[in-house]
Amino acid sequence: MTSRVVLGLALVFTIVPIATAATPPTARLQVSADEFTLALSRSSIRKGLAVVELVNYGEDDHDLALRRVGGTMTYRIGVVHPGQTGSLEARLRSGRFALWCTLADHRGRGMRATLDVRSSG
Ligand SMILES: [Cu+2]
Repeated sequence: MTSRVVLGLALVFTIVPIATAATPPTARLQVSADEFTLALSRSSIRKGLAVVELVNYGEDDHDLALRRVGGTMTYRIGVVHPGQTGSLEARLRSGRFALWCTLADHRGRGMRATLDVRSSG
């Protein structure tokens, strides 16, 4: 009787971590835009499915482009008006990504950032 309960508990504690590891959560990143900065909510995320959100705290329109260094695919969030939010969902490979605003000369004025996408952890 007692050994059956102990065995049951052992199974529960063994199965839960495996199930969690099999379905990694979607990575989330928030990018705050202002004149003329891009601030990331975190400097790195895990590879795989990611939701990137652009929040425009400024007084001008802004957008966001995201490209893996050495890559050719550019992910984009279109123009976001002041006080508004835009987002994109993408499956990201590991590596370093460049983020920037493509409008006018915003990139050169400081609206750029880098994000590390990790292969694990
Ligand atoms: Cu901009």
